[in-house]
Amino acid sequence: MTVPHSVTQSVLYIYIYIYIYIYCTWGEIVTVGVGGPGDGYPVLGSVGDFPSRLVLHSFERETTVGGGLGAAECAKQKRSVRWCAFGDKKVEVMPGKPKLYYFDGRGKMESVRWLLTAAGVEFEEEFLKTREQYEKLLKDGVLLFQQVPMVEIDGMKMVQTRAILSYIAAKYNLYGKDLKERALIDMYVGGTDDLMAFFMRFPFLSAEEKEKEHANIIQKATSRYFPAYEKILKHHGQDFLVGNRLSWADVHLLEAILMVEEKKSDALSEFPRLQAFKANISSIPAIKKFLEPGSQRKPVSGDKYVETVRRVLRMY
Ligand SMILES: N[C@@H](CCC(=O)N[C@@H](CS)C(=O)NCC(=O)O)C(=O)O
Repeated sequence: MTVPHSVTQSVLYIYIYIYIYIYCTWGEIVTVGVGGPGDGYPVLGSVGDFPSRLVLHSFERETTVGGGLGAAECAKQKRSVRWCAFGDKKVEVMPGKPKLYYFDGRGKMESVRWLLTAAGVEFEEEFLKTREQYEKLLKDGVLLFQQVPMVEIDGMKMVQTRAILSYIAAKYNLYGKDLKERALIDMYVGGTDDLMAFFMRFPFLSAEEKEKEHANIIQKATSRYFPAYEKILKHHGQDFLVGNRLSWADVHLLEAILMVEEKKSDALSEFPRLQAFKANISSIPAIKKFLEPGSQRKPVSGDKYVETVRRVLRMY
């Protein structure tokens, strides 16, 4: 616990105090950790009890902090609360889970489900089933470009799949250790995205178009994309695509490999390093669990998914 000893120190603390008060009033912060242990401690406690270092540190990184309350009370608030300050101790509390707004199917949200899972983050979902649900989101002004996916995370309502994924990757340390690693991850994710784009369109094609596209997907996967990733893995001889540790690029590639295998089960037969890669990434506990039945992973999109998307988005 920090106690001011001099007039200068007291003035400094009062200044910080006023700053926080203004910040709380204007910003998103609703509660600031200032007190000692126990529920019912004043939200803005006495200056002498104020763990300024901790609070100021958090200001640089968080929009909402909890404190001045017991841990149980903080947890009850569930408002993007990251930690509570008790004297000079910082207690982590459960942050609100990200909430995903999309259809009950893969589409553009599936990669977000994969990445959150790989990061070990639990999430909630609201599935759009009716036009009214979608119109409510539009009316509430939460879909910046009138499109889903939308993800509520850390007090933001994020749209644009790529931005959502980059944020999660950066936040959970799945985005490389420096700019060069990040550039590689972006490149590899970009390639995988191009391959996945074929799968996004696929459910919406006619039976005749599907037949042609099926052959095209296998051809593109096995003659353009898989050889590229096989080469990368062979070149550095490591288990992961970038930096010898798990990144967004690995998670994304595994998702794509499994999609291709759903169309052609022996699609990896010519790619020994990708086979080992698949086994390795699939055995990461969180991912292994995600691949088991009953997880939040979505099945191959069928007619029901297509019909819902068309109805909700009025795609006729
Ligand atoms: N660039 C956006 C595209 C999102 C998008 O096309 N979403 C579709 C559903 S998968 C949508 O909401 N369409 C409604 C519309 O464009 O009016 C992203 O990647 O998130």
